[in-house]
Amino acid sequence: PELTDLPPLAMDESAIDADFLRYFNRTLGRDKQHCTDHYLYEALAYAVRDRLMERWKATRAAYEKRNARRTCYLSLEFLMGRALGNAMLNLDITEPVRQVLQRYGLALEELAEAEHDAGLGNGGLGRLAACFLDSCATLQLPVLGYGLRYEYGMFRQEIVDGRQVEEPDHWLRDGHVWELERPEYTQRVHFGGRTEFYRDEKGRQRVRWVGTHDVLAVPYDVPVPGYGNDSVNSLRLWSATSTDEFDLDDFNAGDYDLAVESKYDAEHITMVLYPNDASENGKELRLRQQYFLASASLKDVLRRHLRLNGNDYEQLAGRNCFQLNDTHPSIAVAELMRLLVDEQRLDWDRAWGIVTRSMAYTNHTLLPEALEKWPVYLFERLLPRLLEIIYEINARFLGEVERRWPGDTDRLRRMSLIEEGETPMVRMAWLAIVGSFSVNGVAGLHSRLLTQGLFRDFFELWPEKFNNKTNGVTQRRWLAMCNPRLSRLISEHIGDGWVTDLAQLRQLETLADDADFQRRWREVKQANKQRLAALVRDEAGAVFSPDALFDIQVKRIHEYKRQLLNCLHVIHLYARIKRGDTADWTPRCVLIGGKAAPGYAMAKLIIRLITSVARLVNADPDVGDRLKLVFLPNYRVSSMELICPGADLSEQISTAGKEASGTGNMKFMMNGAITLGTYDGANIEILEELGEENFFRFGLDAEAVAATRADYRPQAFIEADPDLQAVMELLQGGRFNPYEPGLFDPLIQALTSPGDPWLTLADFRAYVDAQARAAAAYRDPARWTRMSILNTARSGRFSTDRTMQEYNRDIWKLEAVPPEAL
Ligand code: DL6
Repeated sequence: PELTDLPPLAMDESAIDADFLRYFNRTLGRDKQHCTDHYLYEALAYAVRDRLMERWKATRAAYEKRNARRTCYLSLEFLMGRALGNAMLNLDITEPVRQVLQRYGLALEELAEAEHDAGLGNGGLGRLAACFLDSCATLQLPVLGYGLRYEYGMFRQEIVDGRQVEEPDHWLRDGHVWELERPEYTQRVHFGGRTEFYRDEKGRQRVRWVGTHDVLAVPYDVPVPGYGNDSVNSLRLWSATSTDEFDLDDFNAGDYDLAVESKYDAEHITMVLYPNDASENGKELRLRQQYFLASASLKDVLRRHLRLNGNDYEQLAGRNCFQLNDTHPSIAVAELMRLLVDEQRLDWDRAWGIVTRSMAYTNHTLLPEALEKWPVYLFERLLPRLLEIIYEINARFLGEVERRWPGDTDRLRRMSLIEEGETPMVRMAWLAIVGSFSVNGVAGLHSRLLTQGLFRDFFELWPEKFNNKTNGVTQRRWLAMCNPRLSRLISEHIGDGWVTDLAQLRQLETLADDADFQRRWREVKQANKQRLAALVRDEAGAVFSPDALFDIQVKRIHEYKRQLLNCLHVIHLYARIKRGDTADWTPRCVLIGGKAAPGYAMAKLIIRLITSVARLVNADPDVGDRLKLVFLPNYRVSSMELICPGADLSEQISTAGKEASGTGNMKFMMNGAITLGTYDGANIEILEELGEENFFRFGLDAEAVAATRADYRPQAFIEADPDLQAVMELLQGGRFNPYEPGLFDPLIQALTSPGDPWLTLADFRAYVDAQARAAAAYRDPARWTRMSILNTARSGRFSTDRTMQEYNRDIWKLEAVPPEAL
């Protein structure tokens, strides 16, 4: 018999039941006294995982047999959230599992809560990577995610006395059912040391990197199931460990601290995710993480390439594409050169040809502070050979610039990979552009602004490299799984083809004015609002009435995203209530959630303002049910799964030209919330799909922002607007900080400064007016419901299935490969 000969597992209730019991009793060894949700969850997760496992192997076998061209998606972040619900949905076993659990008086939703979110990302960029993986598996594209297995994910946010407090997220504490350690694929990654010349056996001068401190990269694979197609792709996460458990000499000499020092040093690399979404850190450990990911992943690819193709390097670029998720992994450009030139001994030009035919780079932000630069001295110490390679790439590249624009020294200075100055820096975005054959932004406006601004010099040199790929989200998690009620209603009317072809939602348009359908649509929304109100009660201790307009802004806290503008509007509503201006009032529950980077003082102060305003407003008997404001602690993937189905109004109010795309906007739209937003990022494309009548648009557009900034006088906006005056008076009069005078002065100062880059006060009037339009529309249920239905119906373009098809068509050029038969 063959070792691997096993009949496929049955997917029915009794087979799942038997496995569930076996795992609970035998593998985990539990009994009635140890029947916690956690163990029950684990037993169930193993039973589900088994069913993924056989499909995973069949998928790998098919890729291998075809020697299929692959894309490696290199990302420092994969914000996966929970896996169980998604796996059951994609395997189509949610109902049988629910039935099995019911036999024992257990509720699926309660067990699912026992799973820790895999919070290995900060926000949009990391969650996008997770949605991409889901869509690629569903499209049966051979795409492999490469990331880091952080021991601690994104911090857990608590709100104590109105302030953000960060708690460590030890998400692996109870083990991680979904991962499979693959020690046989361990790689060695070098740091430090020095370089030296030597002659190879043919007498050619070569460079080697010696005296390095090495760290081992151990891969853990996580399955990524496709929807209903038996495909299971992989996410490979590297964990850092020491080359030696400990130094025996030191140990024997009694110096136990020293004996384990190198072990700790090594393991630090993947200890914790950096919690900054939009600012470069300049921290040595971060550069170590980046290089660790790039080197381990590329070595892993070369290992496989050698096994399947021998040392035929011509095929390397034909068989592999590397998509760099922002500049974070862009050191891969230099590392692949090092591996090919130093280790595989290719000549420079040939190696460079391979690199520039296989690397592609996605930019995710226009914010200058998010553009990574690393001090040259740090590179010199940590990655001396990589620095030499970057210098060589730069010298050849600047030669090309010089030939194209002779004598244009200013251009040379701007485009150099090395920024001169007191502390010379390596410009990682420039390295990524020079080394890639494709450079893309993540929404139409963003891609246009990149080529006109930040990347203009490069666009002039290589216009053909630049393209746009508007983001999306996966409708499996963000509609089918998180909103079962709406999914059922939709499928009842148009079938379930939308789960893999979201454009089919358009068929709902004909039902937008159907009174019966509208009634059922409202019933679903009402039930989802109750679910959300329960979350708000449990996690924030506040009461939301599902009859009110649920007005929601959840995302990272950042000045450019303008949670402050939202807060000013709440203060404005409060002022109106206090002066009795409440005719035709629409009761409103405002929910704001999101994490502030721990070192970002302004963002933390914004949270304090929101919680302070909330305390006053929610306790004021004059306000009653007219207005509620809540800051929801610890916003994360699993809370968004309850938030977006229950939202009425989606706040997407960034200063135009600053939000690269946004993806929360798409999740809300898909679930029938109506956007109140600026003309920014993917809002623009959402608006294109919907038409102005189904979107509350307000504020300056990107061009007007630039023009206003040239001569911005916030005081003039205050003087011209009594409502804004009233708001500023409350704020400046210390109404929200009676016991801490001056607390919010930095915010007031920022808002009223002519240098305020976010132009919050310039958009205040338009924002308040748009909010009034939204409130009026909400009072007309037939109109509102029509808008809501149309939002879902027209969300088809914002599926990552479409995004991935475009990446594949224009950049990756992969063939879909179905798995081997089970
Ligand atoms: O592309 C995914 C996501 C976009 O939707 C957001 O608009 C953008 O802010 C985010 N970018 C980042 C990178 N750092 N910053 N800023 O998270 O990417």
